[in-house]
Amino acid sequence: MKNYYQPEIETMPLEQLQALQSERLIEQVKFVYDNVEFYRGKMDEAGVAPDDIHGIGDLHKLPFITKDDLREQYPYGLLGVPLKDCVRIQSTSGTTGQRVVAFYTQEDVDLWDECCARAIVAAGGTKEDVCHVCYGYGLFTGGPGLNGGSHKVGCLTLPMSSGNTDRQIQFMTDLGSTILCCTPSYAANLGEAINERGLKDQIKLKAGIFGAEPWTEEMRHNIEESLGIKAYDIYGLTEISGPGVSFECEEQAGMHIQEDHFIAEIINPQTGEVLPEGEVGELVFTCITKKAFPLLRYRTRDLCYLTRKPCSCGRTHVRMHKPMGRSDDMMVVKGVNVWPSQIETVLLKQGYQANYQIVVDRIGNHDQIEVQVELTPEMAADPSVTNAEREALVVKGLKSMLGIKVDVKVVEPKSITRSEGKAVRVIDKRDLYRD
Ligand code: DLL
Repeated sequence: MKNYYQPEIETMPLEQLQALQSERLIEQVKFVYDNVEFYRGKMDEAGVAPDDIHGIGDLHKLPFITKDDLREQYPYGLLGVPLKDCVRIQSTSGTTGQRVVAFYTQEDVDLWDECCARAIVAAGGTKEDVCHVCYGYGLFTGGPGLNGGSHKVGCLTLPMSSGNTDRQIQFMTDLGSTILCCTPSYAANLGEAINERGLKDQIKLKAGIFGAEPWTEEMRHNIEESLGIKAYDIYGLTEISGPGVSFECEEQAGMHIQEDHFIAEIINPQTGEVLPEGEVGELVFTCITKKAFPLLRYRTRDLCYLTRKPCSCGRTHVRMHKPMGRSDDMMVVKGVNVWPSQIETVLLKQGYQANYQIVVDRIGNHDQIEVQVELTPEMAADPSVTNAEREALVVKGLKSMLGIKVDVKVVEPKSITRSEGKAVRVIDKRDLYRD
């Protein structure tokens, strides 16, 4: 069995890595120009020819591609190979408009599985492990991606998909799952359910690989406590293949981007200017090995920063900081930028669990924002603090984090719907009034 920790690639000296990227980029740009009419048109319009690209230093010459381009080219406009050479599609949920359908050749699936295998190995996975995958299967990339990676590592793979918490826990205890793969919000729910049933000492989990949605360090801490595991972050998006574009190692200090397959840039979302290492901006990816859906300079709308500070794990691949969310997740309330993750940080620091809902509305010309948060069972059973006092404390914490007044309502334990996949934290009723 091949060892999916690949030191020759993952710890390659930077100079060598960049030479490999340059070689692959030159080839990929030619391939895309020759095979994707849409891209040829964009490059011609920008006055760039494949011969102008001599390496990664010329990346900035290429035009960006956006989600709108993908929507306009739906379904086949960005295919790099004939449809008969594709073996799979995956798709985004389409909650923010037209679905994006991504295509894969068998080689594309193999390289994606390999990225997920590296993520599992980085979380301590070996062929001795039982890998419990409860990301959704089907069009969503979470289930199929981690499933493929788990096979490559040689773990016993439990293709559970999402939902049915009782069945999840039963398989987990009966088959001794050691690695859990799901969204962090579902991991939190599983932790709650396992502890409520008094089954914590019957589970053998040691690690979790959680991603697909933003989550805070406070939430990581809570999940690690409640499940008795080490929780690793994993990032990816359908357009660039799925999970495994980047993942955390044992340092849990940012996710290593698989730079032999994807080149990352951070840009100023307003001007498109490439920003230096360490500055926060929009993450942009160029795929240098994928063939069926070969995106160049794709704007993810995810905001984060990159670091090349040496990592004690020995991997040289650049690390991206946890994205705080997509630029589209940011709400402007009362003229102030508000991220759900900022609210989560305040709530969890005050001892709540990540069971909350944010409701934004407009009354007349005024924005209103209300955070509903569940009391924990311990809080509900403690008569020494009133709900009004608890609410006042959260209001104060949010005011100091966000600079605006937020209405807070504490609600009974178990009254907020639990997520089985990506949690929907925000209900923005103002959307109803938009054209
Ligand atoms: O969520 C792929 C995935 C599956 C990643 C399983 C990790 C684990 P999409 O449905 O296309 O693909 O959504 C991609 O989700 O642009 C980010 O905004 C967000 N996202 C993904 N991973 C993380 C993460 C999958 N670790 C979009 N932290 C991305 C924060 C994340 N946001």
